[in-house]
Amino acid sequence: QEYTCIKLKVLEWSKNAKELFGENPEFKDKNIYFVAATLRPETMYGQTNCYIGTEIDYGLFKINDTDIFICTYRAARNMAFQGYSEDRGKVNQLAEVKGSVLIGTKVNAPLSKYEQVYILPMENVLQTKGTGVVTSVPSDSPDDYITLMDLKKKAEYYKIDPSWANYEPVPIIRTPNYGDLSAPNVCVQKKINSQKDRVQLAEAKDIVYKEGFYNGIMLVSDYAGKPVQEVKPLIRDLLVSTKQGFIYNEPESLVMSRSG
Ligand code: ZZB
Repeated sequence: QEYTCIKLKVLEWSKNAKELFGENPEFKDKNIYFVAATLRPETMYGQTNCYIGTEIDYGLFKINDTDIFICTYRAARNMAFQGYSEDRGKVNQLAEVKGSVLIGTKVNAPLSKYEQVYILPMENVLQTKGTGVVTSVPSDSPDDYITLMDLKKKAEYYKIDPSWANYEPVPIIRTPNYGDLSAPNVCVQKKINSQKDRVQLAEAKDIVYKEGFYNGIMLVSDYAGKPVQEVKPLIRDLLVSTKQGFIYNEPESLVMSRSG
C-alpha cells in the first residue's frame, strides 16, 4: 500500500507534553512533525484537525539533524528502511509517549485552509495501520466528520477544550450525488450518530470514497474545476516536492497479518 505521509508541524505542545518535552535540549530548535498517512492527498485543503489514539504508544524519532517525527514505532521502522532515518534501517527513538499526553497540541497542517489545528482523540485509530496518526478531513471522510461531531457535543467527556474542535468542514470537492460536503451528507442520510456506528461508517466511507474519486471535481486550489482523478497525483507530487510530505510504503504482508 502506497501512502502519502503529511508532515504536521508542532507549533505548541499540549500542557502535558510541554511538561515532558518543554525543557528537553534534544527537542530545542528542532522541527517536530506529526506524520499522518493518507490515501487522499487531494483532500489536504480541508484538514480541520488531526487524530491519534489516546491509548496508543507514540515515539519521537530523530530523522536527521533538524527533524523529529511522531508516529508509531512500527511506522518509524518501516520508514528507516525507506530512507527516512540517519542510518538506513536504524531507528533513533528519543522518547515514547501515550497518545493522551499529546492531545491538544497545536500543529500546522500543510495546504489546510486553517493555519492552526489541534491533535484530537479518535476511538477508531488503528495502531497497526499507516503511522497511527490520521489527519482529519470531515468534508470527505465520514469517520473524521462523525468524530468531530462527537468531540463538539461531548468535549468534557473526551477531555478536550471545546475550542480545539471549533472548526467547520470545508467544501473542497463537488460531487453530483452528495454535493459539496459528501461525508456530512452521507452521514445524515445514513443516520449515523457517533463514531461507535462502525458498520455504517465503513459503508459510508466506501460510498464517499468512490463518489469523490470517480465523480468529484475540485472546488479549491490551483486545480479548481478539475476532476479528482486527474489532480490526485499532481497534489501528491506538490506535497512531496515542497517537502510537506513524502511517499511511504506499508509492507503488504504486515498489513494483512496484523490487521486483517
Ligand atoms: C485523509 C483522508 C481524507 C482520508 C478523506 C480518507 C478520506 P483505507 O482505504 O481503509 O486504507 N487512516 C490512515 N491510517 C489510519 C489508522 N491508523 N487508523 C484509522 N484510519 C487510518 O483508508 C485509508 C484512510 O484511512 C486514510 O486516508 C486515513 O484517512 C485513514 F476524505 O486520510 B485518509 C472516504 C475516505 N475519505
